[in-house]
Amino acid sequence: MGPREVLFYCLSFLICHVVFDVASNEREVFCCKKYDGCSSAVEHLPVEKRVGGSTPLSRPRDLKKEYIANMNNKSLKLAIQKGGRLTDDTLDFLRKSGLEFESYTQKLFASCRNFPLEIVYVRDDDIPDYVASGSVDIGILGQNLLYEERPANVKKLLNLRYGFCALTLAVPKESGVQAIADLSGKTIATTYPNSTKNFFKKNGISVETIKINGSVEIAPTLGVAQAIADLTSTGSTLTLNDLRPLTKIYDSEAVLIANDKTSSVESKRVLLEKLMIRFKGVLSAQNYKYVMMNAPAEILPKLKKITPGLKAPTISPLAKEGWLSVQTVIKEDTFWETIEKLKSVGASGIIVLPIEKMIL
Ligand code: PRT
Ligand code: ZN
Repeated sequence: MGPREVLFYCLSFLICHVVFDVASNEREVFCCKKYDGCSSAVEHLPVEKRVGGSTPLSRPRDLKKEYIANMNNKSLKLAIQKGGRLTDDTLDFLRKSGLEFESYTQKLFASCRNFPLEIVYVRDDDIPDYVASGSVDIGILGQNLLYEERPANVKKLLNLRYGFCALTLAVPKESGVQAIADLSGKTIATTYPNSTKNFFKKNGISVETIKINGSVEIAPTLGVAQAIADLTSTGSTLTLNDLRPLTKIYDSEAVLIANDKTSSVESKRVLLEKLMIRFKGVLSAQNYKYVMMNAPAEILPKLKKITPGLKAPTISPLAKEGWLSVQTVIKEDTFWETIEKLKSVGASGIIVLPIEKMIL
């Protein structure tokens, strides 16, 4: 480890571990950035009191895990991110699935009023461990964390179609690096060292990785790395930092994961199946639009070809002789092409409606 890395680790350590000695109420606060050896699941919870200044810092008990273990075991337990990029979309998704619960603000847990589900609000980095250890049954997190942590006993159940991003390899704009092979022997700064190492290994290129939590994009300017691998969505952070994307390591989105053993407990399996029907109903509805149109009877065969619907379109006669009303669903991703085709064969008065839920 060179002097620059040592400086970096020291800074990370200082930023990461803020220890308050507040008179009679000693309290340890862990930042929201993961640091090796940190048990951040207890952020903002008081730790066991230290007696005297010379007592070594004891590892805090995972109070949250202990509390979860004592929760209603007949309910399904779901871990979601508290106060991060995925939080609003996750809450929105759960509410669209018909679940009623308290807002996460200032809360660590919430019970659903209309479904046996306990929601646990945690840092996203802790979700793989919570699910893998069986502290919770299911979790919602970015697939990037799954790829990075590869937790045992965990399986992906659903892609949730939000939280889209990509782990992107980028280099300084003026760098001479044009292809990934040009990075051979160079240092890559990243919060995702496993993903990055795997990528280069698969491509048969030998690189060094340095793990940085937060502000990865400044690593080349500081001179600690020649390239970075970081999550991007709009790409504006790269541009602002004079970096240019070289290639994508993988795409990611929010996913629902479960502990392998959840389905082996009959009561939990039943609850999970019910929850999955709700989740899939919301996801299917997002993928389709409901369309109503008027059409002369003779174009019906063409309409059926363009919009086969889920099984077949619903057709009813209009008051006007020789005209029909046709109702069907069309896929969101081919929406405009389909509408253009419908118009070109003679459909008119096309009305498009969103679908709230769709149970297939
Ligand atoms: O506090 P906690 O540990 O829970 O949260 P966190 O700070 O570790 O994660 P958070 O809330 O930033 O991200 C949670 C998840 O959101 C990630 O694991 C991804 O699955 C997903 N996600 C989607 C993103 C982004 N988009 C994203 N753009 N996560 C991070 N970014 C960051 C990226 O690191 C970079 O700093 O946004 C910046 C780049 O954005 P653009 O738009 O400029 O390209
Ligand atoms: Zn995190």
